[in-house]
Amino acid sequence: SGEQSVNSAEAEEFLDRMFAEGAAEEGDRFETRLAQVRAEIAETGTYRHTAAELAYGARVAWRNSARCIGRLYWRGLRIRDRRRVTEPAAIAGECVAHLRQATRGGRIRPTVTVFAPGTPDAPGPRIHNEQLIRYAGYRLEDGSVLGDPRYAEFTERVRSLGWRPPERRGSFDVLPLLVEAAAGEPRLFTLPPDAVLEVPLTHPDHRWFAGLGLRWHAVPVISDMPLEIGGVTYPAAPFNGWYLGSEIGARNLADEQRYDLLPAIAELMGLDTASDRTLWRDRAVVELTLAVQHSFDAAGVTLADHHTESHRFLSHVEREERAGRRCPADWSWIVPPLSSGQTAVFHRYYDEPDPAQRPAFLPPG
Ligand code: HEM
Ligand code: NRG
Repeated sequence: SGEQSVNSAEAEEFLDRMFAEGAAEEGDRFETRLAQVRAEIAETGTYRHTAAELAYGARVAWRNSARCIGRLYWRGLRIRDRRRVTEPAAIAGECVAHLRQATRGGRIRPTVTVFAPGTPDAPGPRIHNEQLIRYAGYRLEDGSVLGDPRYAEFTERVRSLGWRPPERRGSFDVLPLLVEAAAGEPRLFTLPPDAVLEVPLTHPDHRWFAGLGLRWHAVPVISDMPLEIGGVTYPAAPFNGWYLGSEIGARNLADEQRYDLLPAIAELMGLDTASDRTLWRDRAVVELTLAVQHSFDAAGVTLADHHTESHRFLSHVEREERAGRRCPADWSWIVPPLSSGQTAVFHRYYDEPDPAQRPAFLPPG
């Protein structure tokens, strides 16, 4: 279970880094704050971060995310401090507010909402969804899946808990939130449709593309990675940036285990799909990713492309080095899944990620 006592060495290391980086507030003294935190831990088994500590900790957790190509903007992360919110319905309501404030009609803002931490008395709340917005996957009698196969199991789970799919099931049905608070049963909450911005996909040159009826949600909000800062774990801390077009066009809609759309698109492009050597997959994945980019642009929704974001990432690495820090990165996650060799991030290696580095967004438990 998630009840948690804090090890004061971890608190000390965090405060030490924060003061060393000049991120503490004017006039605050390291020794004073450390003595306070130690006393609080001795008395209660844990301590409360100040607003400045929470903000710095969350931003550095992003900065430390070795798999993330979008880290140039780590200082700009908006923090929604909701540590007092512990009830499932209130948590779901704050997730909806997060979606609205982060989406802003398409002018996406990197944002994290931090809910209650685990304490010696009680585990913090948890959001069981991998992201706030995900599409259902329905297993059909013939063994195929309608929707996103990646969420077939989660879809069955929420159905067994009472979720009713729409009357006419489709490929892009938004799943409900599944929220669990200290010692309670997980509860289901439907997202209001007006909090979920989606983009219908069209292609700049191919009129037939719109007929496929494809769409994707505007904002990726990862909701199952605990945030750990200075020995304190926040099990529910959903965060978002914006999408890289290739995440949608070259993975979610393209992978054989996901929407597997390349054969249909290649056929419509008139390509010969009988042989791998015609490179029909390669030609189709570019057009699909181009359609994603074109559609987000047309809808006024922030979306990066893999070339631009690669250059930004290398600027980030350079900036970190100038600040005297290493910038660990996981090559296999940083390098985009299409035209890899044409992106700037492909042509070098990076400092090895350290799984013990903190603050961090941790793998889902
Ligand atoms: C992973 C891009 C913002 C934390 C990734 C990935 C991409 C990406 C492409 C790899 C995903 C995959 O291959 O499935 C971006 C872009 C952002 C952004 C373009 C725009 C601002 C953020 C923010 C945070 C963050 C705001 C946290 C505050 C992470 C983490 C991962 C990740 C923890 C690894 C996820 C995992 O292990 O599954 N990001 N990101 N990113 N990003 Fe970012
Ligand atoms: N590939 C996943 C999202 C992973 C994180 N990507 C971001 N994160 N862009 C998908 O849904 O396709 N972010 O915080 O912006």
